This record gives sequence, C-alpha cells and structure tokens, in this order.
Amino acid sequence: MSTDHLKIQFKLHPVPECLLSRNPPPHVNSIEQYKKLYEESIKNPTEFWGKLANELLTWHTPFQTVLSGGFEHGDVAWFREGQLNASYNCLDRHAIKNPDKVAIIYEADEPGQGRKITYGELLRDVCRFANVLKAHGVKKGDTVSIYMPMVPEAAIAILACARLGAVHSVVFAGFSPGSLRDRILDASSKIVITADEGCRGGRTIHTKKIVDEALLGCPGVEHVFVFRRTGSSVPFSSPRDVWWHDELEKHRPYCPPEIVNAEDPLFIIYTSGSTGKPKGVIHTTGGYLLSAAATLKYVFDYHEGDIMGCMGDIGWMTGHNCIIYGPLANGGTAVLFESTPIYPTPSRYWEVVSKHKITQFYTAPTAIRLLRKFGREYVDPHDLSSLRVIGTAGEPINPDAWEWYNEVVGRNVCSVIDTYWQTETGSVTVTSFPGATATKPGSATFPFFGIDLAILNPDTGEEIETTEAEGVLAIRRPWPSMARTIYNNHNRYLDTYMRPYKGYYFTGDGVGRDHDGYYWIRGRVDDVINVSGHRLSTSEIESALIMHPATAEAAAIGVYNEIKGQCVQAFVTLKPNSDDTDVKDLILQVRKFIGPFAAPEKVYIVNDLPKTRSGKIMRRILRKIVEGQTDSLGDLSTLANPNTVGTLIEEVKNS
Ligand code: 6R9
Repeated sequence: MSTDHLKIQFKLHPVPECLLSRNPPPHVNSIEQYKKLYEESIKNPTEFWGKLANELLTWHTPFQTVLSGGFEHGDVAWFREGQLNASYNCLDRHAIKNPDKVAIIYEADEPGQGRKITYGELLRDVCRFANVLKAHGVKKGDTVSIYMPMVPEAAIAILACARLGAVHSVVFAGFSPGSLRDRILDASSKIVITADEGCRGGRTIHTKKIVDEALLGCPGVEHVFVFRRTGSSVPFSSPRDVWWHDELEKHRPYCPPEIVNAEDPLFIIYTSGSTGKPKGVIHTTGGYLLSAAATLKYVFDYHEGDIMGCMGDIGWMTGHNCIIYGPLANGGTAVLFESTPIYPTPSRYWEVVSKHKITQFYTAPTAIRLLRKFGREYVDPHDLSSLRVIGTAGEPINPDAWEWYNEVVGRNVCSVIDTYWQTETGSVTVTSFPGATATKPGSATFPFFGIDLAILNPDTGEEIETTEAEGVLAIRRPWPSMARTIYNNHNRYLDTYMRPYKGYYFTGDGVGRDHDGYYWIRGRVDDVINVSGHRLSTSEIESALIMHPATAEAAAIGVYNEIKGQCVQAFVTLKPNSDDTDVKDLILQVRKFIGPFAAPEKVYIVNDLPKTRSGKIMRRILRKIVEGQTDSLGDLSTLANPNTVGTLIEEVKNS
C-alpha cells in the first residue's frame, strides 16, 4: 500500500504550558516519561501490571500470577489467584474514608432537576438494591439485563449486580423491543431492570412499554424491577413486575460484597460484528477494573478533586468505563448526563461544564461536528476555565473539528485527546497523554501502556516493520481489559479476533503510521458501519429490511455524512407484485427492529444488486455509486451480472 499521504506535515500541537506548570503536575509529564513507562509495560508486563494492580485496586486475596494463557486458545487470564469485588473497589473503600464526597452528579434532562449523590449514599443505595436482587434469587454468576435511561439508579443497578458477583448486561435504551429481546434471550437473564419512562431532549420514551413488548418473547424472565422516573401510569403486571421503590424500603442498606475471582465475569456488553447476531462480549473483574482505573488516572490525568464529564451513555462501553468503573474505582466524581448536546439549546454541554466545574470533558466527534455547525456563539458566553482535558472517542475526528474543539472549547489551554478503543479492548488503546504528547489533529497518536501494536499487510498477514506503514491494526500480546470470550460462543470469539491473523488480536480497523510513529485510525475494514459512534453491522440492517413482506433482497452500506461520520443507506429489491411498497415503510422497519439510531437515511428500490458469482453482494460498488465515484468502481470482473451496474447508476441518479 502506498504511504505517500503519510508524508504530509500536520500541525503539531505541543502540550499546553499551563498544564505542565500545574501543581500537582500531570501523572505523565513528558514524552520521555511516557516512553519509559510504555517500554517498561512492554518489556516487563508482569512487573508493570502487577505493581499497578496493587496500587489501584484493593484485593481480598492477593494474586500470584500476573498473566497466563494467550491468543491461540483464548485462555488469557490476568491475576488468576486474586480475589476481589468490583463494587467494594468502587464504593466501600472510598465511602469509609470520605462518605460525604460526591460520587455522582446527576444532570437531569431538564436543567436544574438533577442531584448529587455522595459515596456514603451511593454505597447504601447499592447495598439496598443488592439485597432486593438477592431476595429475588439473584446470586453470583447470574446474568441481569438492565435497560434504563441515564439516571443514577442505572449506576446503582450496575453496582448492585457487581456487589453480588452477578453479571450485568446493560442494553442501550435506544434499542427496539426486538433488539432488547434478542439480548435478554442471548444472555439468559431471568431479571430485567428498567424504568417507567425515560426523558431525553424534552421527549418522553416509553421504556416500560418497550420492555413489555420485548418480554413477549422472553418466557424465562421472572422479575422486572421498575424504577419510577416520571411517575406516569404504565402497564404493570404483578407479580412479575416489581416497583423499585417499594422493594428498596424493605431492605437494609448494607450488603456484604461477594468475593469473586479476578477472572470471574463482571459484565456482558453487546456489540455489532460484521456478520450474524450481536456478540455478547465478556469482561472480567480484575483485568477490566484495573484498566478502567488506569485509563482514568493516566489517559484523563485524573487528580483528587477532579470532575469527570463523560457525555456518553452507560449502555455503551464508554459509559461503563468513564462514568461508572473508571471514576469510582479512583474515588472520583463523575457526571451522569441524561440529556442531549442541544437540549434545551446548543449551549447545554457548556452550561453543564461551567455549572459543575468539569475538569475532564469527553464526548463523540459527531457531537463536536454538530455543535460546531451551530457556531461558537453558543460556547463563548460560558465559563469553561475548569476544563483541563477534553477528549473524543468512538470514531475518527476530522482535523477541522479537532481544531475547533481545541480553540473554541479548549481555548488552546487544554489537552485534546483523541482516544481510540473498542468494546472488545475494554479500555483506551491508542491515545495521547495530556501532559506528555504533542498532538496532531486527527491522529490518536501512541499506544497506551501494555498495548503492543502491529500494522499488518491485510493480504499476507505479514507485519510491516517500517515506521511509515499502512495496513490493518493488530495487537501482539494480551492486555488486562481485553474481552475474554463471546458469551456462549468462544469459537466465534476466536474466529473474529484471534484467527484472522495468527498470533495477533485483530481490531477490524485500518490504520496508518507516519514518519514520526503517530497512528492514524482509518475506520473499519469489515462490514461494520459507524453512525455517530454507534456500531451497526450491514447484516443486522439487512435482516431487518428482509423481514418486510415486500423485500426480496437487501444491501446496507455506510456512506460519508458530515455530522454523523457515516449514515446508513440501503438498496432493496422487491418481490413480484410489490411495486406499491413505500420507502418510508422500509425505513420504519429498521427503526422498529433495531432502533431509531439505525434508520437508513435513504432506501433505494432497485431492480437487481451487484453480486459475485458466488452470490456475495458487492457493497463496495454500491458505496461508490452513491458517493458519485462511478469512474473508480474498481475491478468488476468477478461480477455475475455486470449489466446491473449501469442500471444501478441510473436508478440512484433518478431517485
Ligand atoms: C469505545 C468505542 C469501536 C470502533 C473501532 C473504530 C471506531 C473508536 C475511535 C475510532 C477512530 C477513534 N473508533 N474510537 N476510530 N478514532 N478515536 O467506541 O467502542 O462502540 O466498540 O466502537 O469505533 O472503528 O473499531 P465501539
């Protein structure tokens, strides 16, 4: 692959002087220190992670073996003899010393309606709810599905599961009944935790109704705990349904933590892959918690008194890590934000920053692009002087959006961090360090501690060893928070991550490395579409479209979109006598089956789809046609029906 484009000189932003002269200084305060620590983490991982695990976590039983196992069989185990409890690490040890310190700042959808929850209160509520779950039969190893709006009770539910050693499976509350059903069934949860309704951006979401619809297909669910968020009357079927507040009152606010093994699962989180149904990624207690704690400390340069403002949803990996486990494991304070960046106005984020004196602010590039469109007049009037580190995750950030974020939000005195990671990596994988790395807008820069990156030639699987390189991104050795398996499908885990390139973990992303060794994440090389940082697979969308009675065949593609990064577009061929099918119905089909965020922006009804002789739809061709690049369609020789291309170009033009 050509690497000429890597020679372009990008503007280098040094670490802002004011950050280096702070007292206390950043945890990593020079590039030399980063290099030294990184080298230690690679040369001597046992010592490096062993030391950090004892520094950042409290163990009930000490571990003796730091790492065993490897990629080949997927039998990686970190801290194997060690025993601990995640909720003890996130709550008790801080609440004992500092019960009045604020753990969670709840910023409700309507400004002014939130509240603050101290470590003492959070511990009591978590214990109470853990006792509720226990009284309903939940025990170590059971799975519990959580489908909740962004309210503190979601955090309480998560930590109550962790307290009992039960495995939580949080499902993003934007998913449809069908998607929720699939995730409850796959996880075999007998318990679901939800709310009557949700509030987001001034709109009401009928959460309980969605759950009820999902549960029509889940006969194994025994109890649904319903938190009252709005108080509206909602369908309620006793004895299956139980009110959160009624139960809570019955129980004592202390519950001893269940001590689990470091390798016992802490949670399942579902994510999309290139094929098949969503994967239930498993994260374990010791390794995951250590990396979550280390990310907050080093990547966000967390110090005592800081306020972490992660705008992501707890239903995604970012929320698990940067709202719950990372901040709380460090005894820090996290903001839990229920609303959107533009409700009630596009100033909302900045009002929240100045109101709560947020020090670390974290969001997705899509939000930055959106707010940039509204203009700096929504940012400028607000006091953002508390900010020190501003970050993004979830998708590549365009250099323009980066510069705007740095100048308008960061006022050139903050560190801007572009953090690359995945649900499967469990914690940040490529990132700059606020006090150490000179940044190049659009580059996630360098690997985090212990992450041994390799760039592979996608065709041969050989490692490209030159500094300048372009290929696919892989990781050479295990790190503590890597996913250990896919729930009930270890073979799929090996097939997806370990087998594509023997000896490596395969990320599924394309990457470049420039002459200075900076990494540039290019995006997915598989059939994963990234809409506003939400991962979707082409096959999920196609399956939804095919369920429509008029659809014969469907193909979904990701197309460049200025705000969302990518949006979904789809091509559909119809069954005979279905010519009166309304495109709106097809779009609705996807909204209904997956969720509103997955709805295609456009559906083209066409005569035929371009296919290889073996019957594979060539989505690459569809993408080029939609993007107007019809003169660079590439090799069409494998097409079974080359004539379709001309017809498709016309059909897209005329639609
Ligand atoms: C944490 C999270 C993972 C995929 C990943 C990649 C893309 C994430 C990125 C980025 C470029 C960044 N991605 N961060 N691409 N720069 N800083 O987002 O997890 O939802 O599993 O998505 O997102 O393509 O493979 P997840």
